[in-house]
Amino acid sequence: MNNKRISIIGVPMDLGQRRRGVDMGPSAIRYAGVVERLEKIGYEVHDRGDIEIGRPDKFDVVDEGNLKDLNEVVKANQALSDTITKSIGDGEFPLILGGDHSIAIGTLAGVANKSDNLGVIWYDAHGDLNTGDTSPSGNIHGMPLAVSLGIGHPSLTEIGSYAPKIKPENLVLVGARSLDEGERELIREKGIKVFTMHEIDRMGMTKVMEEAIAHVSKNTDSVHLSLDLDALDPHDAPGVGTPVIGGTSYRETHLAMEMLAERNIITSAEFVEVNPILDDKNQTAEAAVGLIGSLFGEKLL
Ligand code: HAR
Ligand code: MN
Ligand code: MN
Ligand code: MN
Repeated sequence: MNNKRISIIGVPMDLGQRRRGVDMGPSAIRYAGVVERLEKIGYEVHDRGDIEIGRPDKFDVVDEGNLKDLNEVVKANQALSDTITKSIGDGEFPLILGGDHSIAIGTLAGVANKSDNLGVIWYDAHGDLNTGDTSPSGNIHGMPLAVSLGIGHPSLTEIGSYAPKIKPENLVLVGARSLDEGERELIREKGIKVFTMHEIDRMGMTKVMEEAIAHVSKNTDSVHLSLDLDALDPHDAPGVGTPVIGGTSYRETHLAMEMLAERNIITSAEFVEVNPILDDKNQTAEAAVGLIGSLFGEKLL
């Protein structure tokens, strides 16, 4: 990474889905030694602490349009977007620790604000391309990618006061294996590039990442990595709220991170959905820290 200054931003968000505990994700990742790991590789780390998340009087309130806890999700994402814009303005690489994946709405609002043409790698078991109309759950963590494409409730798409944040042709999904019908339709309609688990099995991770990197760096000036730990197989990352069997291994994901480090294309990143309550000995946070190490160029030898 050319930028030797990283700012860490924790987002203890759990309102984008129904299982409490993912709000402890940022603490679990810090506890697993993320700051020390990055400093050891030679980075200057500025931990900006955590974004404040409001506590609704009552959880799971369905606001207009099948969107659970909409107001608190909007407020936190606006604050996150502002913090990221500040961090990039200060010359830092923003590294965001979640929290559920609804925080990608604020991340992309802050990051795309500082880019003319942002590329995105969405490494996830899920598409996160739902809207209130297509979502089977009303959980906003299943919607951030649609929102960032400008599709969804205006209180979400207008975070940062502009929309859309990204263009469908600058986006690539890796690791998908659980897509709802509405998400499949959107993928077809927008021509979004997707490497499902099928392509990973057939082509191997090396070829998949070569093609994914070529795709997102074609017409872009910066590239964001959004890594949902549930992309990994539950065997390697048990501490996630919506596990799906048949995922990528820790080693494959590690290789993907090393390839991103070699190509030096990533300009911001987030690691989300770590839920230490569902975990075994903080395994998922430790996996996240290992992956972060590789992404930032840590070498075995
Ligand atoms: N697609 C389902 C929904 O919209 C499940 C989303 C799963 N959530 C995540 N995001 N962890 O990747 O409810
Ligand atoms: Mn996700
Ligand atoms: Mn922009
Ligand atoms: Mn997911």
